[in-house]
Amino acid sequence: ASSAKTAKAAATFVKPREIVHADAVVALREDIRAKLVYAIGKTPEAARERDWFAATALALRDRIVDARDRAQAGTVPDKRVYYLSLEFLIGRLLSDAMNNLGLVETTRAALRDLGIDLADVEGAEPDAALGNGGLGRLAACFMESMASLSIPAVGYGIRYDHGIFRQSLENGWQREAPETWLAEGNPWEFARPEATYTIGFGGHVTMTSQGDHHIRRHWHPAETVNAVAYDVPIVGWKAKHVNVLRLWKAEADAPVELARFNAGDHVGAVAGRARAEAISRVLYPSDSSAEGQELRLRQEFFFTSASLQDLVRRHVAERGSLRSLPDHAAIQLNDTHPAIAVPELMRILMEDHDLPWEDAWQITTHTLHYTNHTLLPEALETWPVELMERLLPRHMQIIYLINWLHLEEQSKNARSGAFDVSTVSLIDETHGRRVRMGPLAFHGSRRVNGVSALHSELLKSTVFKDLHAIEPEKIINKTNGITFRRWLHNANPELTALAVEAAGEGVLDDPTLLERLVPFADDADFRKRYAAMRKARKERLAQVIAERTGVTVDPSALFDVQIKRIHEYKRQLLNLIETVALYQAIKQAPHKDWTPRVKIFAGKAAPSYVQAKLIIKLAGDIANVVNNDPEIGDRLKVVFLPNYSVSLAEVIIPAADLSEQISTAGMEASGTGNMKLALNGALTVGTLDGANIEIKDHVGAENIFIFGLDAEGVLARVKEPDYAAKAIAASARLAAALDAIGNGTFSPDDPGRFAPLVDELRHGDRYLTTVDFEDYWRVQREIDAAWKRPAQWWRAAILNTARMAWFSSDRSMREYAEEIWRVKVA
Ligand code: T68
Repeated sequence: ASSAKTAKAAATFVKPREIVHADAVVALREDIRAKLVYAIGKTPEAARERDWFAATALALRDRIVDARDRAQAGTVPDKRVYYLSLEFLIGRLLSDAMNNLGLVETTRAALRDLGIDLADVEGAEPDAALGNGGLGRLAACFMESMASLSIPAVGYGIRYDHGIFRQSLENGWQREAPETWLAEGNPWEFARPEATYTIGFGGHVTMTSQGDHHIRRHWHPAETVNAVAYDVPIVGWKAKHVNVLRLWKAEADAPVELARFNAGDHVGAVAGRARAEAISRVLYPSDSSAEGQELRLRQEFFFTSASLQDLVRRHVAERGSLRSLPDHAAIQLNDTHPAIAVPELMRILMEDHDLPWEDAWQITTHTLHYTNHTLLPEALETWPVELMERLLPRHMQIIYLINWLHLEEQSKNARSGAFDVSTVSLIDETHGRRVRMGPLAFHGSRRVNGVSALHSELLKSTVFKDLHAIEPEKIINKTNGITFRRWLHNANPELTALAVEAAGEGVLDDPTLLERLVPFADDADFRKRYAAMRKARKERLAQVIAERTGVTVDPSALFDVQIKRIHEYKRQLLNLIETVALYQAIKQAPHKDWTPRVKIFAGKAAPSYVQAKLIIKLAGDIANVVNNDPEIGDRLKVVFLPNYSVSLAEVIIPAADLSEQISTAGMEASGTGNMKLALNGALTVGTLDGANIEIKDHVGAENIFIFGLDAEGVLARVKEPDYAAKAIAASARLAAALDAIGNGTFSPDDPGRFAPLVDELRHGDRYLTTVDFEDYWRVQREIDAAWKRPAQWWRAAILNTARMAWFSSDRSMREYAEEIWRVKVA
């Protein structure tokens, strides 16, 4: 911050927020050149864009290390946050690093001196896609915000060789290919082989008597795997603080079994290695159903155990006794994926540190905290007792004892007269015997949070109803947020420049200053420039659409965007049925004054999710018919952009006019894409679900399009017999659209292709797509009309941007820090 004043060199203003010093440009240029030559081993002439990227990242990483040493060298923070997550959906790090170091223009100039375009270098960075969707992206936003708020934190996860699969479309069908982000190394990370821990699996438990009534148990694993640390530094805004994301790689502890090797069995001698290393090989690609495979449980225990061993070792080194762990460490479990932390922390405290059960339980339940991300029954994790006993025999014993004490307490408890104790048991006896990881995490944690106001209330009344009755203070709400530095400042520099102009530079530090844009919503000139910003971003997106799908779209049409994982509850199908109904309506009255629309879809389907993959195919088949119908022209276009990713989201979001957030009410825990789109000024069409409700409260009911049943209405309607048949009978438009999809209008090559989708709607419709259709159609026509009143449209868009500050993940992280972790925020 003081460098601006002390600089000797002449400074020029490039953008309001960065002063470029000529000497800083020269220094960075020479550092990049040296990294290219000495760390990458290439001459500038031979270097490819990927090499320039690596050299640039290494030069910036040096500056992150310097910033860390300036800010934190040798200091022991009073309390650290440990964020345990099986997923971190980071995307690219270059623009984050440049922006937070205040070196965007400096880097641009340094590369320009070398004859290189920064945009090309940015494009050469592979996404770190170590996550499926919202849950993983939330973890990445939280890491950035914690660094920016100077909250001392370590993120712990797995260094997957292969992140979320690469999606391509083959004749409209999703095809998956492995993703290979590490193929050319990762210049951001530091390998830390000295931080290696042993992770056990299987084996048996022994008991030794330690005098009167005291029995010690000890686990003897049959198999061990090493967890090796790789650290990615995460620099906060203005480089005031640097945290680390520590990702574990699995390695065999004996890569070659010498006895077998020496006996001549050279192949058998390395067989164990593949089994050990499989643990960090690949991210499981399902985002909303629990994965029942043994390898998944191995992943969960592997990263949880390594992380706990690491933080316990750090605590002992800094503080001596583990009794003070809750004072100096707050552990956050991102969903139940690390819920095995409950028995594992107990085991470490008792076996490795000799603490009695009661003390270990006290420490565990004052250190752990748990975030729930879903109410969908198929996504709630349970593990067969038989598998747990085989893979983690000591943990299963500890879970039994935790459960026994818990149920004893409840049967003594007067309040429990009201319910059957089996409803709060950590073991489900109804589908074979299974450990229920949600109740385990709940019982072992000090606080449990939902991710939006509605979701947290539903936790209390549904999945955790009985546990909530026992401990009514445990569940609290922490509405999700997004980092504005990535999703506004980096992704949309044009809108950021407008915001800075209207609200002042302070808006970059404090998003609440976005409120100062409110009066500009009534300023015709400002509206014009806001619309021009959008138009430029739409032209860019139109180019990307043409390159990747071959479809030409008109940037002056309304860009209607639904981008997220493909899932029935998210109801891409509702949007597609409306698309068909609109197509049919245009065909019937082609000369009516239709509002031109481009419907843009993107998202991955879990590879085993048959219906979701069929929905992708339907989108493509509808697109083929609609886009090639000469009667339709630019009135309606449909595109499905392949391989949705964080970096593709950064291109789509600033170009969106309309944000589709149309899940069945009560099913989307929060949503965070809804926040990114509204912040960038897209108007939301949505149900009263998840954070949509809070977005409506902030932006104002007149600046959002709400439709459909609310969560209560959904609960009531599913009890009514034949609700789908009745809804279809009541809407000729819906019936006609379903008929067209079902009879092969969009799939003449295979007329029955979409029967599974249509039959499900007619006879089941678990997600009430048919029930909400008419109201969705109504609100979409209202949106058509609104688009024709540009002054009002852009006024509403500006008001969305102006009033979204509360959805900054800085606010979320401040709330967690104060109300869950009890750590100070500078
Ligand atoms: C999402 N969950 C919620 N899950 O669906 C979304 N699940 O409403 C919320 O905004 C977001 O979490 C952040 O809170 C997921 O993204 C998964 O990706 C997932 C992965 C593995 C297993 C289960």
